[in-house]
Amino acid sequence: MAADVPPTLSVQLLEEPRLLKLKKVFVSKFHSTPKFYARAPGRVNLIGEHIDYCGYAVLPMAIQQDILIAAEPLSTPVIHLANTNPLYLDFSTNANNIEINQAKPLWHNYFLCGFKGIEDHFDLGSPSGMNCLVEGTIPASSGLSSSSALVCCAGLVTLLANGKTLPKVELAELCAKSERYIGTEGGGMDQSICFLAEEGTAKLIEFSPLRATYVRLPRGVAFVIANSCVEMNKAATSHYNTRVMECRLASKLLAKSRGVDWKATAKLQDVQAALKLSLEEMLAVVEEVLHPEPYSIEEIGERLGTSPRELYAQILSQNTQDVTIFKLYQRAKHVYSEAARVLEFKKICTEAPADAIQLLGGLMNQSHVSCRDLYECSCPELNQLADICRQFGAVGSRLTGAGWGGCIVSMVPADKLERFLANVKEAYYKHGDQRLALEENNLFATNPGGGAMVFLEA
Ligand code: ADP
Ligand code: NG1
Repeated sequence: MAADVPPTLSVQLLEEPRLLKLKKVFVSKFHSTPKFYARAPGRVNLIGEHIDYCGYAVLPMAIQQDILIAAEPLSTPVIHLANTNPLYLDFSTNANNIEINQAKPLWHNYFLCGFKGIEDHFDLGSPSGMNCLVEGTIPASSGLSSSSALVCCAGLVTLLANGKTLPKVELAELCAKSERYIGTEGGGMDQSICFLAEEGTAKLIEFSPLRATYVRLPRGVAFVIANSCVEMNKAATSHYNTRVMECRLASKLLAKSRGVDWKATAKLQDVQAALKLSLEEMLAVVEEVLHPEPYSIEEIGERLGTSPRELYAQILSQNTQDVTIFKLYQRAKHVYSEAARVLEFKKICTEAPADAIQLLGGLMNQSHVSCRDLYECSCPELNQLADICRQFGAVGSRLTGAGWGGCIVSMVPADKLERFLANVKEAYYKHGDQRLALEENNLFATNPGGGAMVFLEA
């Protein structure tokens, strides 16, 4: 697993029509030839939502949709970015002086996150300039990790353009850190599966230290992604970071109540590790210590023996400075129970009991309910779509990714797949105003795909 990146593919792969087409557009755009190409996949998370940034294991797999970049290093310190999608406008900047705009997170800022990650890691005094052409097939802002695929792909091309290599695990950690330059305080799930995915298998991703373990999914089922067609850009809203902050504050209150150093506690997993309790026992601690009524910042300050001003300055992110109400009990309950569901899901996959499919489906359904009711990261369209999927034969359906829009992932018995797709299409996509129905990429079955990759020019 510690293989160096990039694992290169043979140059014959350039015969692939998609790469050749990208090369053609590159040539007409930049009047020169790309020297290499990088590919980074999106992902679907099967279970374990909003717990990576709390330190807990998650269970995603890579999908076929990806970000592809054709690149050419330049001898001048300038970065020129173009995109095959005309919605994403051309952008140029001096490579020695990049600026990431959190207030207006246009697409090139995600590229620059990956660029800056490599620049900082290797302390590149004068990073190589580049011409880059980007093409993406992952629906954006839909919980399938298009932003991280772009960050990881940009990190890969920057690594190559500067003649460096890194083990995959380090690249994943570096890209997780660098995506935070956009302002969202994400965990490391997306960047980890992007680099550590292997074709044919989902992965249990664990953190600190980062590792990815093979998970054999049951035979006889298909995993189907259905897009609610509601978009939610994480960096442009404060929903996501508010949840990260609520978990952070909950961990501090739990730590303080049990005599653990709350200032050194940042994640809910830190409290569990300090108390040496099981996840079930942590749920009991939550019941005992936290109350279901929302907390004001004043109450949190009082409990911790600090001032609201200190909390805003030291603990809360820039885009959560206006938040005044925090639901600590509900968020902590979701996190500890979801973390237990992930371990149970993995155990069932490994032990493969006769009723494995029913058990796994049940866990996925419970996960959706917890995201909807305790974590409040669903939305009416996602709930409706999950219900429709279950109605037409899914054994389990749940929102995947950050939520507040985006996609549902369903586990569907293989022999029901065709009817399932037809019925869901009819029930969800043919009605509704902006559901650009029948578009193939709104509803599709997916198989575990491979991780990020580099293709060299001859
Ligand atoms: P996701 O859940 O897909 O990661 P985010 O809202 O976090 O969604 O990020 C989506 C952003 O990523 C888009 O607004 C855009 O800036 C960038 N992005 C996604 N796909 C592409 C693409 N093909 N080309 C350029 N930028 C892209
Ligand atoms: P998506 O849905 O791709 O934006 C986000 C986070 C993940 C994870 C999930 C929720 C980033 C880059 N990604 O994913 O780390 O927390 O939400 O489980 O912040």
